[in-house]
Amino acid sequence: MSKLIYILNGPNLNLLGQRQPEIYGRGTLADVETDCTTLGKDLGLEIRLLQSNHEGQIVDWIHEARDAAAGIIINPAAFTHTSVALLDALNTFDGPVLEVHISNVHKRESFRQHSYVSLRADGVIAGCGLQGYALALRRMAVLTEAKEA
Ligand code: DHK
Repeated sequence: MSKLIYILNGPNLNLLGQRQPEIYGRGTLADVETDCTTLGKDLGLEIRLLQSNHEGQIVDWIHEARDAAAGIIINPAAFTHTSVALLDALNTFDGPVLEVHISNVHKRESFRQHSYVSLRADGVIAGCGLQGYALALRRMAVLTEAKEA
């Protein structure tokens, strides 16, 4: 049976493809979902991609993932830099956590260079565009396999 991986997305990522395409590209979150679903089939992973503009909703999904998911891939977007609540929620999750940023946050404003989520993440991918999600999924396949070995 496929392992379930949650792919959680924070604020404004519903506007991917329209919002600052010079930074975030022209692909949409629906494109990410399609690509990750296809790749997931090859990797033996089922994906559930979710997006919210509300911090508490993402906290609730992380709690849900505690029982439902083998791993979490998260692009917390702006909550990366502000949210102790997301860090605390991720610290209640036992499986692997991978943090994705579409842009290279280290090349941008200084406030984007601190991540609360990185204090929990097992790996971070930044600056690889939307491909970052697929890269994270490949890494997740290794990490969730290793857990069972
Ligand atoms: C997305 C956002 O919306 C920003 O707030 C982050 C992140 C960077 C990204 O690159 O995916 O600072």
